[in-house]
Amino acid sequence: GVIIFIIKSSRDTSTTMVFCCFRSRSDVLTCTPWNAPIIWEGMFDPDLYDRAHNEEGTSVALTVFAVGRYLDAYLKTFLNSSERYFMPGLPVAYYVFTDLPEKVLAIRLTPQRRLRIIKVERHSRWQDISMMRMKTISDIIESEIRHYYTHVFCFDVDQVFTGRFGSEALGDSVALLHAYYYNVAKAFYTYDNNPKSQAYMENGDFYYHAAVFGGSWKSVKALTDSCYQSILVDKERNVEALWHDESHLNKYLWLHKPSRVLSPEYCWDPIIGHRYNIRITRLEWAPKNYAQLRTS
Ligand code: 2GW
Ligand code: MN
Repeated sequence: GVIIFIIKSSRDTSTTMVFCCFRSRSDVLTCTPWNAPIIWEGMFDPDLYDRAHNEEGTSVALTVFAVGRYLDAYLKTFLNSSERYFMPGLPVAYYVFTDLPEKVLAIRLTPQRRLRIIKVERHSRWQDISMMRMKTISDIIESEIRHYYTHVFCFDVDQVFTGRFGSEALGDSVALLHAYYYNVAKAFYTYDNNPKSQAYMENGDFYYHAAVFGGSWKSVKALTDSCYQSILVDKERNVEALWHDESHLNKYLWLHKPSRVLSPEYCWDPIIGHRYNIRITRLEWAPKNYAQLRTS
């Protein structure tokens, strides 16, 4: 009961994308209307992907921000868990952005992995800490990542890897289905609803989560540039999108469809509880104490 598709897509920088579709996942949507795969457990052979990406010389830069209290609260568990589960077998560079570089504790890296710690300013508004990541990511791709790494993945820090998050997640432009919206009607999606904002949209395909996005360095550069430009226009007009960078990300991905979509296995909130179609969780939201984290 196994159907194997070999897809050679001109939009994907990597040469051959091997996509195995097991009949077992008739319970979920495995393909977008524009024919991008939606990745679920049971649909792929991890070894085939790893082999293909090794042969292609794929390498991955991961960006993560740990500013202010988020450093002590989350960074260590994030990095230790990513050492175990993120892109096993591929060269990985972590780009950690923090206002407190001296406080980043040494972690034991496995071979072929490196850690870069880069100092950033701490914006006084948390909305800006979150939104301005777009600018910082674009800058580091331009100055560094594009010379050394084929792909980039950008993560929130308040999460923990709990299962393989491997090369099956790589593609030219990769977006994640938000755990709270993957199985609800579009009417519930929380797109920006203010026509004055650049992020305003009435229709969309999915509600994507900004906690994880990625792709080839070129398409992540284009995405972060565009979102940052939209954020600047909004600032000039004194408006702020409903969910900040996430609203701009959703607008961008509506206009530029991702070539690969990750199921909520790739960023699950355990508070939701058991869902029959979530067979494995690969990354989980870490518990948040807003009272402690969000007061300055
Ligand atoms: C953020 C909000 C309130 C107080 C502090 C912060 C904060 C965020 C901070 O003090 N330091 C910091 O490094 N951050 C970084 O921004 C960190 O990497 C964090 O994971 C990221 C996004 O903030 P977070 O995780 O608190 O926001 P969520 O989990 O509500 O995220 C969704 O919505 C955000 C926009 O409101 C972003 O789009 C985010 O990507 C989404 O997952
Ligand atoms: Mn978060």
